[in-house]
Amino acid sequence: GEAELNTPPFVVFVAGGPGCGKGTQCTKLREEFNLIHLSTGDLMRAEVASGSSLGGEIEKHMASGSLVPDEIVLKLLKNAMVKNQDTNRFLLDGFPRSVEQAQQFERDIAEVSFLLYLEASHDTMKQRIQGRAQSNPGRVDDNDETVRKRLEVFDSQTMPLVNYYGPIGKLRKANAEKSPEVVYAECKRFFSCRFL
Ligand code: B4P
Repeated sequence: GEAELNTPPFVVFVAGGPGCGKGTQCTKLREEFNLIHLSTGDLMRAEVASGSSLGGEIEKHMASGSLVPDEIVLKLLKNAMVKNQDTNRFLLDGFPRSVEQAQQFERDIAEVSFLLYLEASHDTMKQRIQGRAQSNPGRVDDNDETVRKRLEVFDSQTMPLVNYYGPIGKLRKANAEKSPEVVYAECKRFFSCRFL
């Protein structure tokens, strides 16, 4: 059968709109706190790059700015977690994208410790993505039209996570408008006492 996690892992979800800087913050957190950083966007780009038929299906969703279907995301994510179970402490970057994804994950894979939400305005996110598109072209989803769609999907599908985790005490918010270093100072407070 399918491989499973043998021990309950430590899991933090990192959510925020497109281009808010999730990847940037997770890279810093993983180094300081010895966490396995899994970006669902990166997992899917790797599947696309492999040239598999599943990758072909994933690319259609990414290029349009819509969410990749839950069963695909959950399967790739679980595989990656099982491969890293010797460490078993995870920062999930860009996951979940909806309350449904969160519920499925917590039901089928593991309980989450908290959701780290990086808050930034649409203008800030658009500017950052435009900056990335210039310095680093080649992402199928960094053009203006797809970015508009990704922002819409974020507002309608991902934002409800804040009201889902807030009332049960599992929401941690950071203001993502500032420089990467200033944003990081806010983020790391939520981890600091945990593994010392
Ligand atoms: P992602 O790969 O998650 O793309 P993102 O939201 O643009 O990334 P991020 O917020 O990490 O931005 P970054 O740090 O790079 O998703 C892409 C697509 O994959 C989705 O649209 C969807 O189709 C699919 N997908 C992913 N996860 C899914 C899921 N769970 N379910 C279904 N579908 C899913 O920062 C962006 C830029 O800003 C960089 O150039 C960076 O240098 C700059 N920057 C970062 N922080 C800054 C700061 N503080 N100040 C100034 N610039 C900053």
